[in-house]
Amino acid sequence: MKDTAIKKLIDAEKKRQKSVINLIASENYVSKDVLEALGSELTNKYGEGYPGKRYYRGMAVVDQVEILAQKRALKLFGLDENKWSVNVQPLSGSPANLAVYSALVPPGEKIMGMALAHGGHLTHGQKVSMTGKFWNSVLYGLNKETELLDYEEVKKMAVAEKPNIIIAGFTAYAHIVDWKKFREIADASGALLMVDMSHFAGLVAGKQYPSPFEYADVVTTTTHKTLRGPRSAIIFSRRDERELFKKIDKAIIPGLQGGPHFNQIAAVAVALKEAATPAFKKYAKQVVRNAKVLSDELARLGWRIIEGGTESHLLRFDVWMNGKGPGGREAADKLEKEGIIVNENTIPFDTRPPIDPSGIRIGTAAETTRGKKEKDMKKIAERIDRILRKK
Ligand code: DSN
Repeated sequence: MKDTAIKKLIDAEKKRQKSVINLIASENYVSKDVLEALGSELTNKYGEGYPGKRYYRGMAVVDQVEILAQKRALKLFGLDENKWSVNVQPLSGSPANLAVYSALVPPGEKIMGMALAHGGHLTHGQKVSMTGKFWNSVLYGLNKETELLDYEEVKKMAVAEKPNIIIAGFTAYAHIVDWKKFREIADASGALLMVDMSHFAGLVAGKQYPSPFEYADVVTTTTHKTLRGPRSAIIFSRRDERELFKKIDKAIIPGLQGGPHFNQIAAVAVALKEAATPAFKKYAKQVVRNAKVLSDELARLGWRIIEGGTESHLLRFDVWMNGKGPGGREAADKLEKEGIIVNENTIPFDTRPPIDPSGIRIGTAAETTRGKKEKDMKKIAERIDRILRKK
């Protein structure tokens, strides 16, 4: 690379990534093949529209790239192309979710998602997000005692509020979600059911987390978390008489986006193929095992694990413990100084502000890619404990 300034920064970041223990629950390390597709000449091509229906010429090759990505996405999650449609053009998770609401919910009408502080996402209708400004959003939370989803409470809210769409799927909820119950809630309130499986898509692909496809109308996912692809997103929607997919395709282009990023779509296709292998299934299993060991060890060392444990790739724990420990920000700083990278995170019913909350969130997707196993998790938990208790 001739640009020495950027080259130096890329090398520095590469070195940083290699030298730390990365416990950011939403990050991962992609394969060389994914990087190669991302850095390819496909980035030079414009092509608004969809395969066979474009506004540009010279599309013969990139149309094949997009079709291959679509086919692999459907195959990975066991979907029949006559029953499900897929859009691989969203640039990332937030625009994907925005596209779904734009397509299916008239502005000013109601969406219902989980509060961010309890484990939801900005784009599930938080008031500071456009999704909470353009639409009238109502937010559900976790049960105060169990810190788990209380499906009866969610149902009561849905029936009273009658949202157009209910969003299930989270960024910090560690337990397995009962998709059937969410379907019942959506049916009882006359809402569409959207599942945002961004965090656990790789676990669904690797058969370590229940698939939401039997119950959802729409499923969105990013491709760069447990799925271990490039930064991008996919929207799946049911192909039936409601023709949701036609509205979603139109919301992406011409509604929200311009030309697809074909290099990114190719890299997604590569990752989807990788995720269909037996090795990936083994990986997904190890991710969940590692998270469980980390959670059990931290609990054994005296830390309060939110929700009482984990059934997925992530967990949150209370570092503040009513003033007995550091705040979330201080905890994350202390860990970073010693080479352990996490993010500070709110815990349900947090008494501290989001900028310096009571908890930290950790996940095992990235370190499992680097070959870490249960014995390594025990050591990591001990290191975390030692660092956080140091005055
Ligand atoms: N930033 C992602 C996460 O960390 O979960 C969600 O968008």
